Amino acid sequence: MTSAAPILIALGANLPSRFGGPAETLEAALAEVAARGVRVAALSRFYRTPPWPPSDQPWYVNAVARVETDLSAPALLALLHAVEEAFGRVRSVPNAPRPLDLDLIAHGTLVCDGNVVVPHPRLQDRAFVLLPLRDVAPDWADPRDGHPLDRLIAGLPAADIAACEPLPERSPGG
Ligand code: PH2
Ligand code: MG
Ligand code: MG
Repeated sequence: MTSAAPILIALGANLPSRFGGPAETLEAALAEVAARGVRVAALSRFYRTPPWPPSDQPWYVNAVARVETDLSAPALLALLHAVEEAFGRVRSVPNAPRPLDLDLIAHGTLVCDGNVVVPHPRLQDRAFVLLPLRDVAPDWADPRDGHPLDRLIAGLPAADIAACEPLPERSPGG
């Protein structure tokens, strides 16, 4: 899949895991995704983001990866769910705090609302997805309606954008 119609995975965490804090967990999760045969072509900066909907949950660390794989959307989603489970994710109520969340944001130009819903139905509302997405695919356009990423970001509340703070770059292995 070309970078004009990429496969995109959103990563998030707001609880510690056995790998450490959320940022360490996201790095370890991405390594696990790669170990299972999915090539990670680009990784965004990590962002510290307030929980949505607003609550007293811990803040999240969020990122987006652009990946390359021959897996279908359902097969890739199953792989992501398996990695979440391996990292201690237990499914409870929607928006519960979690040690790891791996969401399939887009799978090329596929538009599908069957068992697997892509693009992710709420991505256009989420600064914590759109800002890291811009790091890895600035020319991306939503295959549902052709809206370019810049226009989606311009449609976000300014406060949502301001609240998502890029973390300092992490040194390799550090
Ligand atoms: N994920 C959710 C619900 N709320 N808030 C932030 N900031 N980041 C997330 O990744 C997130 C969320 C459900 O998947
Ligand atoms: Mg999610
Ligand atoms: Mg999820």
